[in-house]
Amino acid sequence: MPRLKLKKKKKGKAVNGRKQELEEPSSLPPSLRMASGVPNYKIILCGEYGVGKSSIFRRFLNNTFTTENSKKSTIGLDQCTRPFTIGKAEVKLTLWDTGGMERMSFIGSSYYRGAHAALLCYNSNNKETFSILSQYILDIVMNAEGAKIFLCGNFADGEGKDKVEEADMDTFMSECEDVLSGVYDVSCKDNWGLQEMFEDMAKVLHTDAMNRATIRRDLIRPGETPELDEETQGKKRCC
Ligand SMILES: Nc1nc2c(ncn2[C@@H]2O[C@H](COP(=O)(O)OP(=O)(O)OP(=O)(O)O)[C@@H](O)[C@H]2O)c(=O)[nH]1
Ligand SMILES: [Mg+2]
Repeated sequence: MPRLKLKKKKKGKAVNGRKQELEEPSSLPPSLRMASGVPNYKIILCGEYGVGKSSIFRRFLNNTFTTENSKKSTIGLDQCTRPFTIGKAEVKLTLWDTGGMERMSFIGSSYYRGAHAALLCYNSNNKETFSILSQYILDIVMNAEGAKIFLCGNFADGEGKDKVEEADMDTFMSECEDVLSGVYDVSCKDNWGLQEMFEDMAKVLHTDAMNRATIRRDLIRPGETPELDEETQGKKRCC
């Protein structure tokens, strides 16, 4: 898994803003392209009960918010696809929500299968939902190989006694920063930080896919072995 150093997180702001010129998606592997040729990245929502996964899903789906904690899905799985523009490229994100059923074995593997990313959520006014995150990270790493993990602290509108402190976050980051591709604070209630988060995730996922496609193209160029190339690697071979 590539190691990404995160900047100190800022409220409401994506922390993984990157400068890049992105190409058209034609060089992506077929598995990422839909019939229309637009790459589509699957993102699964993970996290404890009540942290706002379905609320994030609804903000993604039609930018609404409800205080009802009810699921209206008939099959227990919801998914929604939305287009994003990254530089000159059109991409799609498909967000998946289960209502917490990803922890049940009968739904688990199909939920995780083929995920390009997991949006791992906690309630920033409920430390319990935060302290359990490492278990979720383990689940994601085990079940969705290669998926990027984005961390999302929801309920940024609230001021509870049980608030996740800066020190808690620092301890967590010292252990898990390397496996995270983005860290965000959002409020579904106030509709704050969410659209920036979705856009940043689209950018990070697409940039990574493009970089992988470039590496793959380089690797199969006849007569060249880029990993051993002295100029591109900036180091000499020993023999
Ligand atoms: N104040 C506040 N309430 C929120 C926020 N996000 C969600 N809620 C409320 O928190 C409750 C739980 O939200 P859900 O979106 O159903 O949580 P969930 O993670 O999908 O829960 P499960 O499906 O049971 O795992 C609902 O009553 C929401 O209205 C937020 O940002 N601020
Ligand atoms: Mg839910």
